[in-house]
Amino acid sequence: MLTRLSSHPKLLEYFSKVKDKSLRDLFASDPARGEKFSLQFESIFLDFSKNRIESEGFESLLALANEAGLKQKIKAMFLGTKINLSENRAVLHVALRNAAHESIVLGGVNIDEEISNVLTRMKNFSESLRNGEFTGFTGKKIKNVINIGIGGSDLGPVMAYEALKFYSDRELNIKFISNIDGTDFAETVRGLIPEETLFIVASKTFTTQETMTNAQTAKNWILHSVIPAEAGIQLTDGNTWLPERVGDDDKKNEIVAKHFIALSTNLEEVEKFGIKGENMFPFWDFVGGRYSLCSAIGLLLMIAIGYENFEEMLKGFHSVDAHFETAPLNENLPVIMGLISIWNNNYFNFSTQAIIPYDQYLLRLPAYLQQLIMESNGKSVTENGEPVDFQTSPIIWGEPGTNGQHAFFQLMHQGTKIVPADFIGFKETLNPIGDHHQKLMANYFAQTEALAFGKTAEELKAEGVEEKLIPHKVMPGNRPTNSILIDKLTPYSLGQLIALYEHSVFVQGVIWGIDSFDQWGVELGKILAKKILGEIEGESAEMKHDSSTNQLIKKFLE
Ligand code: G6Q
Repeated sequence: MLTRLSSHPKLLEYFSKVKDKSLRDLFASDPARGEKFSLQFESIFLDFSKNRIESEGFESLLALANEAGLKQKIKAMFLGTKINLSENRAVLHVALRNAAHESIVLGGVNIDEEISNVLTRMKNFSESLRNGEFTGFTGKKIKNVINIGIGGSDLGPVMAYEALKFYSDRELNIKFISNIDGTDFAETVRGLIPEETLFIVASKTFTTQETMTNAQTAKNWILHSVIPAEAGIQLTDGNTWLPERVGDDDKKNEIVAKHFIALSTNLEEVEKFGIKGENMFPFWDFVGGRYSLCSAIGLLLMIAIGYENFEEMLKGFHSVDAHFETAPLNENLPVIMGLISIWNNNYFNFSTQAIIPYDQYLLRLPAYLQQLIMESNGKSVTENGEPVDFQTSPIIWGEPGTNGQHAFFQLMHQGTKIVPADFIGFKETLNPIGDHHQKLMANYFAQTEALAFGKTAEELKAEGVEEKLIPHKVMPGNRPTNSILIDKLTPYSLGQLIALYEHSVFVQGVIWGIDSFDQWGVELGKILAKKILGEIEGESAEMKHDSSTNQLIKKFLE
């Protein structure tokens, strides 16, 4: 782990030399800095020169990665070694987009074959839904497709659907329900016709409280519509009909079969819910929730953008996977992104990192990366259970530019906290209207320049700024940023962008020696909520919490 690596003291020593140099100094002393600290991979350009590091420090970071055995760890992941130690699992999301179809055999099973079989089923299903062959129970065309899932079974599909909306079939009404708050369900189905609605229940475990509650409500909503009457099922008491009073189970199952699809690893629970195996698209326990977009969890995305576009996205992911696996560390984009993050986090002690996409289609990217990075690397012990004595995951947050500029950028420019930020922009816009794109990108460039170089009191004075305003107008600069500039937002480049971040998370996890693929931290709250639910619903009599929790529950029940 980080502090036991011999490159660590070297980095500390280098840090003590560079910490007082500003980005102005660094650019002044090395005019070619921009070209030196940037890289192109296919249509992605990464400029990391606006970070406070020089060749000496960069070399030491690479040495740190070598010492941590990064190359071997990458190999182990791609070979299907059980690198998720606390869950005793392989980590093979890369196999989901293994476009070359090199055979990966895991526990005697050729998983490439299984993966491509599921992809073919997804292709057939999405095509039959898009062309109207697959209809609802009453024969009506499906117009609304709603993903019910949460966390990893929601954020990837939502983020990617929003990102690739330009490529989607606009005839389809694509929606997502994730929150257990009934408002999410009520507002999402508002105005929709059940006969024209398909629910995709996305849950790896098929036991998640939020998803199963929403799925059950969806089932009631479908079975409480005109469809049962069409099926010849008598509703017992008109408006106050309760689903359990519907007599004919076979008919109910037929309805469910035409309005529910499951994406899961748990066939038993799927069948218990009433969805037949043939309506389930499986995936595997070597695919973590937050890494599952390329698995069956991407079905709604495939329905929205079509198989060819989905396949393009997989190819984009694969191109970065192959780059990560084979490129030398000093030319490896995800490695560099991971190391720069370590540099800002563990040496400068900058505790957050902002993600600022200059593209409205990427509005959910910060939320997606929040889970990817913070759930993966928000750990306090190493993979062997020893407490760490350094910082792990930064806090990830952000909003699309230029909106963020008119909100929190004040703090980024002049606040007491320094926020390293990733600026993501595209050369070409998908919606060329007047000079919107030129203006958007002018802001993209201006912000990183202002963050890096700021404005001094002398400069303000020379501009004739009133003396008393000078302290307010000084922009300290010296704020680190990465600029990621991509040709165009396409399914392919989106796949590449996500894979860059996935692997950068891996790089950081390896250097810290933590398990980036488990998430035990979310368990306790779930257990307590179950217990409290019993109390709220009056099943368990006594409340034995602390005085604050007891009081709050009592107030709620009053
Ligand atoms: C992701 C996490 C978590 C998970 C959700 C939903 O890596 O494990 O966000 O995706 O809790 O779980 P299910 O898919 O099992 O419903």
